[in-house]
Amino acid sequence: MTRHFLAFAPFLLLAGCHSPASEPKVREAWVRLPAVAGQPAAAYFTIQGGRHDKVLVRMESALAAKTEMHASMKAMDGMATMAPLDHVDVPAGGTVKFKPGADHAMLIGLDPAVKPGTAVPIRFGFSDGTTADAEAKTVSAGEDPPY
Ligand SMILES: [Cu+2]
Repeated sequence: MTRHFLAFAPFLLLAGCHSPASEPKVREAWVRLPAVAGQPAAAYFTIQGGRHDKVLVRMESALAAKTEMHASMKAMDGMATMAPLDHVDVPAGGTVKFKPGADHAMLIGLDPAVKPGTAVPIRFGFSDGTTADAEAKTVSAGEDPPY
């Protein structure tokens, strides 16, 4: 039984290496600067799920004091409001989109040196301790979304 397992182990390792999407990947990340300097910036992105279900539980950027995940919703009076998200499911093989008017991240205490065109590094942390990194493209408050 032991010999049988050892014979197959190298094959399993190889299969792991050749799977391109074993871990979630973040793409099309972008940051919209606030119209008024000092206000939070908004971040949007797409997460491509990996081989296993994951749960996104935190985001952080070296260029922001704090990064929060929020859901946008319409209140009963029709006004848009938002509520913090403490986790977001990233299903295996699925796609999760954070986009304007829906789920988004807010970068609070953004480094004032960040200007349109600055690449903002963002780290995404999952409940199993793994992380994914992305570089967001920064646009000004009035610019069209880059993606
Ligand atoms: Cu928000």
